[in-house]
Amino acid sequence: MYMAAGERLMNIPGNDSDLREALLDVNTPTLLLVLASLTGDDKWLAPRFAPAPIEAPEGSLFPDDTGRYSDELTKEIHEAAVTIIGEVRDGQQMISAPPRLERFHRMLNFSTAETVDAGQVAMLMEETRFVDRDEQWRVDLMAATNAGKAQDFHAVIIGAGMSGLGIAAKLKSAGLRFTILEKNSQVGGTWYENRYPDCGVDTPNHFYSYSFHRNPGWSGYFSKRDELFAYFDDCADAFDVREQILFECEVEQATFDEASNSWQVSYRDTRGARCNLAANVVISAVGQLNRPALPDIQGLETFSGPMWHSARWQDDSLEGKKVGVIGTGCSSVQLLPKTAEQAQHSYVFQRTPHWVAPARDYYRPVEQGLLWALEHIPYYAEFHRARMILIFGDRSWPVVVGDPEWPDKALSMNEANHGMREALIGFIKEGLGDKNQYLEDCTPAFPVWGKRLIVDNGWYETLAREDVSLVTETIECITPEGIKLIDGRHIDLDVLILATGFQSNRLLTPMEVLGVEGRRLADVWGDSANAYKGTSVPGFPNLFCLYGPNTNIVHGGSIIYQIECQIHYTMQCITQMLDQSLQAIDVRAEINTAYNKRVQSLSRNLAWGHANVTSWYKNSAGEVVNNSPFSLQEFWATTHDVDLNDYRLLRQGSNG
Ligand code: N01
Repeated sequence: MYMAAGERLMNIPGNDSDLREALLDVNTPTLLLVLASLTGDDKWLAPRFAPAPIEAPEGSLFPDDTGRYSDELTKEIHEAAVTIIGEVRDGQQMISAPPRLERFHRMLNFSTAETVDAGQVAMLMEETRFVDRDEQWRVDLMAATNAGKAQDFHAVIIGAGMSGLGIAAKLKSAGLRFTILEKNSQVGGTWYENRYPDCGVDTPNHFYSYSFHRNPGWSGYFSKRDELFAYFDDCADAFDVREQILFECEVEQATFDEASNSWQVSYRDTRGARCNLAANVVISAVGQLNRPALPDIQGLETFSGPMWHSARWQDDSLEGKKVGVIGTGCSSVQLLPKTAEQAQHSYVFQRTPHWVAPARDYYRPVEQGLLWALEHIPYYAEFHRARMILIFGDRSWPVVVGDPEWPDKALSMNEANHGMREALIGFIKEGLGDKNQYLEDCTPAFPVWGKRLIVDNGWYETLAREDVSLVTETIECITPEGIKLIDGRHIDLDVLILATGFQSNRLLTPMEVLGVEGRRLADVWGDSANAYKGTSVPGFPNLFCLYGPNTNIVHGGSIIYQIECQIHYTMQCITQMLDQSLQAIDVRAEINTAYNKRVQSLSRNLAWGHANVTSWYKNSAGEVVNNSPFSLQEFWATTHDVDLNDYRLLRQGSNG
């Protein structure tokens, strides 16, 4: 069962011994915050309960954040917890109100043994739902709808993946009319489409889920595709938005009509008929990684065996086959070990190596006691989420920022980044074992975090298998029988898998989006997509792009977090438009230009902007167009408040 935040279950099942058993799997610093919150008593934050600092043991994705208490003190805390939570369970103790900002800050400082930035604490107040961020727009929106100002409002959302479902939840809760057009026959977007072996997430799930619809039941810390798809599928019902989705309807064109300051959206329906929908607001929720990129290699179409892209997986048996895999990005790393287990021989065609991080806990199931605590102990899920965000979010930000004094700029960003490079090279050596002839080929010539650090699932061990070959020679062409390399060698293949990524620089294509004066978005952007706060594009009024340009994250964290920031921004825009009876808002070109100048200037000094990095984040001019140049905290602050002075306000007959 998924739990909407704010609905803490007060029915704590079981008895003291169930509780005692569950506590064996919970994190003690988090438990102390629970006790302080349940009782309202700061004695649980006293120095004698202070945890040891968080430390990251080598090879573990999960830092040691246990607090390293003595057995005696742990027992004392657990017994106190059994008493306090037991009293709550038995109705003998009322639960205190959630902490306010100042106390929450003290709590987080205490439980991390660090000084947490004040801005992070404000952000975490919302992520935990101790503060309901929707309050910022809800009251005004209700007033506007009650005054009849939203009667003619209609939004079209393009896509029913995680962005589309997220904003639909908010529009629904506000009672606004909307339609979702989805090209697939199901919701879930990327988690519907990608089904390759071992496909899963590389962000801890307790953070990779909507803040307003947590799931205490994730079976693993990094769940696999089926469980993720099930979560998003459940969201469509839990948010009560399934009826608003038109499945198998692919948008072809969206045109802004200046006379009415509204949009006409054309799409093909399930029967292939062309249909139109009028909308005041168009919300693009199409994602950045939904159009597979086929490699531009001569002869690709001549290959005579089965061939497919990683995002269009086919379940053909690979047993006894010679299998080629082109690409060494996240998809390839995830799918290779299972592919190699089946194939007679696997050939991995690598153009550039990626950094791969050790992760002994990658397949770790969530412990039974923790599952119980997340579902039944009041406040536990909130503090758990906050700590996950602290631990897996901006902690790695300093490692990605260039230090102007750092001498070794060709390969690293700063001293910490260099240290990580050394550690990861050690990890490559360890993984390759006797196949150390691959070491040089497996070592990237760009800084760590230049591309998203791939969470390891046995990559180097798989490359080290006798029946796996890493091919680094450039591909000359593809033939009906396999792949020809420029050194003249020919590698015979039965099956070819293209793990070659997505068309990410042409955001929103192949849709044709026509704005003011009929300007085509594809022409305005080319491969340099840019938007104000990743969301609004000058000349395209009332178009809001979720997961738009420069919003992707590399250094850690969940894309759902970024999307929620943008949803919050968009809901404020809609609220202010309705409240002020504006037909449309159009971000001012000079505001957008200044914002994006800053985006580019910041990006150049970050690991993924480094000159040695070639990636899907960069356009043909070498500019970073996909990634956010901000830490998670900064992106939250950037998108937190709408200022309509940044926009031209469009009303019938008086635009400007
Ligand atoms: O795609 P990619 P992906 N000849 O673009 C190579 C997310 N994701 O599907 O590096 C030869 O990263 C290309 O080579 P190079 C995640 O955000 C997340 O793997 O350009 N090779 C590269 O090696 C990720 O970043 C998860 O030199 C060619 C590979 O193909 C994003 O999706 C899992 C080539 C493409 O790598 C995309 O990942 C999966 C050519 N002509 C995906 N063209 C998790 O959460 C391309 N390549 C775990």
